[in-house]
Amino acid sequence: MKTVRLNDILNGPHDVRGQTWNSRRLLLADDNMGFSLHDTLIHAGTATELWYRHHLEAVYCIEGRGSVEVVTGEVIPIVAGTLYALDKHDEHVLRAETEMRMVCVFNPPVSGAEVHDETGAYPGPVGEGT
Ligand code: 9YT
Repeated sequence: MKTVRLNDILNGPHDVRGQTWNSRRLLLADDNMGFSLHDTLIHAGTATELWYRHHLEAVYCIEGRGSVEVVTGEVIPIVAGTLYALDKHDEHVLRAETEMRMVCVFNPPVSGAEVHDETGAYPGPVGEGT
């Protein structure tokens, strides 16, 4: 069994910062679980365009409030206890009214160093097309 404590990974290589978020990656591809698991902070007052073409992602809000808008224009409010699952690789805009703390699960797992490209995606596994 493996144990990871958030405090032990803070400010290390698994503590990754984007412009609007800070992703603390507790489980990554190398852990061979078939998914990665992140404790992610989304900064207050931000809007982030995202489109994970190569990954499925489930996001469970445990603190804060905001919304997620999908390409159809539907806006889903987010409060603590809300989960959204991008089961169709949905293009979306994530807005944080207050800082939001999200538990994020990615399938396939991310390797740890990914940042979003200009389309809001993470790169796919090596050898995979778009
Ligand atoms: C919720 C979301 O997608 N935020 C962007 C960062 C990403 N979830 C990550 O790498 O944890």
